[in-house]
Amino acid sequence: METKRVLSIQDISCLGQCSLTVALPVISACGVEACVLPSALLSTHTMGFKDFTCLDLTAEMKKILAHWEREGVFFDAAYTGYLATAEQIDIVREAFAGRLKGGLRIVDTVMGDFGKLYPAFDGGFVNEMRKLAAEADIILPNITEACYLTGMDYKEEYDENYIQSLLDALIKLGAKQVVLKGVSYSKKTTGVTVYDGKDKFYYSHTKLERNCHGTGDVFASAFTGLLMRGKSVRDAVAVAADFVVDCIRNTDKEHWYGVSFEPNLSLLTRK
Ligand code: PXL
Repeated sequence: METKRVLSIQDISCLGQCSLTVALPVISACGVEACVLPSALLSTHTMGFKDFTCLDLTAEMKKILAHWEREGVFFDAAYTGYLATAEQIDIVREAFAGRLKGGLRIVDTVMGDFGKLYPAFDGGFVNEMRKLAAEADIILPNITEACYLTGMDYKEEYDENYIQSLLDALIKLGAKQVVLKGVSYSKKTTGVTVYDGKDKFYYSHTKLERNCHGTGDVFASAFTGLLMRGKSVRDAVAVAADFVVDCIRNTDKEHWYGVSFEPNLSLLTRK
């Protein structure tokens, strides 16, 4: 079988175990070729460190895409993560309609968590992300991001009706399929809901006591890699979710800034 080629569009956080430093090894472990379009170069990710440096790579993104246009490059899928500015979202939307046309469009709507936006983002960014989400084949929001995208109130405790309203509102935006992360109906479990406007699937798994930064990126990368290796959306969700749980279990409490996914990569190679 021919190896699939995925383009991952997100930042390089030099230290922090997130975005491209996760996507490259995780997608590769799935047996899928991982190419990159870096959106920014940061000293660390933007959460929990005293500050961070950020080199915006918007101008370079345009040049790289223009070169690929001349080369006639094709990607089987484009997977977007942390984008640094609203303008970058526009560039990705243009690329979806141009050079990236024909490949699967997977958008991880990275904007925030726990009811709040990440420090670098504002309402203008959310408005652009809403447009990108509308054009995607699959979006991977957490509940915070789903609320910002749809304008619904963020809730820490909710029932299935609330989640259904969020899913309906997300599909109404235009995305073909929603993979909603962090959906928890009990203290000891959490999970992922998949919805395409008709069929719904909920994958539930153990909820661990602790939260680690970067789990969303590990999930999205594993999901994308497994999907491109030929798994169904549902199977890719289940295996990626189990992988994240194993990675969190594997992470020392003192290791506060990311997830120690590296010792578990062989789980993806085998599956
Ligand atoms: O994990 C998402 C992410 C990626 N990249 C950067 C971030 C974050 C979340 O905080 O700050 C730079």
